[in-house]
Amino acid sequence: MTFDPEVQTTLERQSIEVPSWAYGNSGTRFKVFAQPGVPRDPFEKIADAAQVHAHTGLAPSVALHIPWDEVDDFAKLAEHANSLGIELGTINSNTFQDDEYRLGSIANADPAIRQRAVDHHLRCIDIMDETGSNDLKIWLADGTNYPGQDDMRARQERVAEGLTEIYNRLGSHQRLVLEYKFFEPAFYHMDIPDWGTSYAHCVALGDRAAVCLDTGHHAPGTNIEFIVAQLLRLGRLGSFDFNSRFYADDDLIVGAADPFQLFRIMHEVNVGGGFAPDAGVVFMLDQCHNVEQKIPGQIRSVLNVQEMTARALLVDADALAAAQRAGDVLGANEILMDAFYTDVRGSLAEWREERGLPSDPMSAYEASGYQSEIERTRQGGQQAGWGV
Ligand code: PSV
Ligand code: MN
Repeated sequence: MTFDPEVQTTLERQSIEVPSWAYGNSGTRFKVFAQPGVPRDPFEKIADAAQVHAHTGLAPSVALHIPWDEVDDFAKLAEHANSLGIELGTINSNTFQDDEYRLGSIANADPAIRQRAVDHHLRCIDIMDETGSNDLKIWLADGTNYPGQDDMRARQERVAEGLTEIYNRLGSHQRLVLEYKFFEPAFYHMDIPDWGTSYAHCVALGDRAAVCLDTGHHAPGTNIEFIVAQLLRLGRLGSFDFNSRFYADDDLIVGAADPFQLFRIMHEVNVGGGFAPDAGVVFMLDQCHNVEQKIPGQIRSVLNVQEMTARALLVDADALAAAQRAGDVLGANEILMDAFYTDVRGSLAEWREERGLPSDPMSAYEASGYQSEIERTRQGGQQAGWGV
């Protein structure tokens, strides 16, 4: 099957941002596993991220997490990325690791801790100015564990105040992207638990604030594609953090647990105009590869996103609209399922070959010798990982 020109254009434009932290060691609260060849610094993380793009043509940018990716010279890090054919993307703030944040960051009852958290974000914006990044992504670990522990409503006011100070420091070309999560690390309530709360803060902040939807951050059974449709409708879908989950925030390979859900999400992105260049939706991965190799794990992930995008683009929009208008329940469902069941792997392999990319990026990476080279040469030093 050859994709029609409109589908080709969308596939051509598709870019998926990879997270720098996917290349470091990771694990669960039980164990962080070390793997051979893991980067010792952000420069090596960028080199690994560049491999994903080199083999797939899909991942031209890498998101950083501060302070995990602190370096003395961010302009040099950006140059390093450019020299390897990629760019630095979203800057993720981190107010969940310091002891001071035990009771929260910008929602904390202590004004000195709130200021510390705001200052961290201002530092992140300084970094964005150096790297040329457009987006500051904020995920707050703030919340409480016990009813009565703190005043939930007062905490919302503090969050609004802190976000406003951060937002006001952004340059006119920069955006604040606010991520939500319904539980963890706090278990009674989170201060930004859902898309509605994130949306309410974004609207209050201004046009350059938008919601980040992490696919692992919802209660089981949540209709995520409905949220996608709604946020696109409201013009506030800023970005995705793609991953997949069986139980909680598993951070598994996107599309691995439920490819059909990924297809449904991509279908709503398409219907809502989210693939248009001016839609402002950043498609990012937020994953950890605890037991599998990291670079191939990332290659598999971007291919999964591409595959479900291609299938979603095959939905016969006219036929679907006609069936929906006619109230043809089974017909409409069949049109959608026809696209989902279409195997696009052969067509995508051809599409890659036509562009000078390997038809099978997974085996091309294995054959490239990069993995054995990093395992041989990255000796000594401190491997990157959670908290490092
Ligand atoms: C929180 O669970 C989260 O999804 C946020 O995006 C963080 O920045 C990221 O994970 C850290 O891995
Ligand atoms: Mn996330």
